[in-house]
Amino acid sequence: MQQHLPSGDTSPRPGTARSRARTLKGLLAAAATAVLMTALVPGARAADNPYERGPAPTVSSIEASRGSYATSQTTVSSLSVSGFGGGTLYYPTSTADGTFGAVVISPGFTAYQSSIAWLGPRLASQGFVVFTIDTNTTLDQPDSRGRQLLAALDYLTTSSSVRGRVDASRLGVMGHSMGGGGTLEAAKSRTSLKAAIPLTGWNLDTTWPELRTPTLVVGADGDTIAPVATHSKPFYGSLPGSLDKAYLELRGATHFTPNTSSTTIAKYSIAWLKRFIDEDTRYEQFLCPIPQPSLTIAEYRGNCPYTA
Ligand code: 9J3
Ligand code: ZN
Repeated sequence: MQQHLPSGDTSPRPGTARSRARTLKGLLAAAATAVLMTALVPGARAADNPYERGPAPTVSSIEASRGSYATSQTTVSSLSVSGFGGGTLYYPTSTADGTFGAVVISPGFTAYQSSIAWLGPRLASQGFVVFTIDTNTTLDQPDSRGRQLLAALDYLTTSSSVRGRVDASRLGVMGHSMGGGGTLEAAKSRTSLKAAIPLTGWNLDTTWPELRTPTLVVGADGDTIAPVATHSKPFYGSLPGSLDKAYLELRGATHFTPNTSSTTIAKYSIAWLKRFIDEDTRYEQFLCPIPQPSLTIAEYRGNCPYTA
C-alpha cells in the first residue's frame, strides 16, 4: 500500500518478489521442520530470515542507549592500513550468534572519529560490526571520503581481526557532513551496498540517481553549513523513485547534532540498518507508516512499503 500522507511520496513502485522462491515441497518441509522445532524447543521461534539477530524490537529497544549485545572494541592503527586513516572496531563480544552485517562510518571535514564515536557501541550493541574511521587527512573531500569508506570496508572484511565475525555480503556506509557526502559517493561506486545513511551530508554533487542502495537521508532543520534546501533535500529528491529511501529532518537540530548521541538519529538508523542489512522486516514498523512530525522530527518522507 502506498502512503498518502502529506510528506510521503506517492509514486507507484514496481512489484515486489520474495528474495527466495520456494517450491511447494520445500515449503512443506520447512513448515514441518518449524512445527517440530517449536514443539520440541521451548521458546524457539521459526525464524525464516537467516540474517535476523537479536530479540523482537520495540520502540524502547531501539531508543535505548544500548541494545541487547555486550560489545568490545579494538583500535586499528593508521600505520597498519592503507586507503584510509585507521579507526575503531566495535562488535558484539559473543560469537554465539554467527556473523553480523557491518557498517563503516566517516567523520566530517576537519573532524576525527571521536566526532562520531557514540554510534559505535550504540549500533554494535544492536547486532552489527561497526567501524568508525579517521580519514587520511581531515581536509579530504567527499569523493575521497567515499573511496576511504570502501577501503575500510575491504580492510574490515578481508584483513581485520574481526573479519570472521562479518558477513561480507551485507555491508553499509554512514558518515557526517562531508562523510555523509562520501557515503553517497561510496554507494554510487558500489551498488552492492545494502544501506547508506548520510547524516547532515555535504556534497557539491546534489544529484544521486545512480544509487541502488536503500538510503536514509538525515538532515537538520537549523543546519547553516549543509542547509537541507541545498543538500539533504536535493539528495533525497534525486534518488530513484523506485529505490527504498527515506528523508528524516531533525527538529531543533544543527549541522553538528550528529556529533553527540541523538536518540532520533539512533532510532531511525538502527531501524534502517536492520531493515536493509539484515532484511529484518520486524523493523519496518518503525519506518512505515511514515513517521509524523513531532518534537524531534521536523519532516519525514519515504516510499513505504519497502521492497528490498
Ligand atoms: O564536513 C563538513 O562539516 C562539511 C561542511 C564544511 O565545512 O564545508 C565547507 C567547505
Ligand atoms: Zn550526481
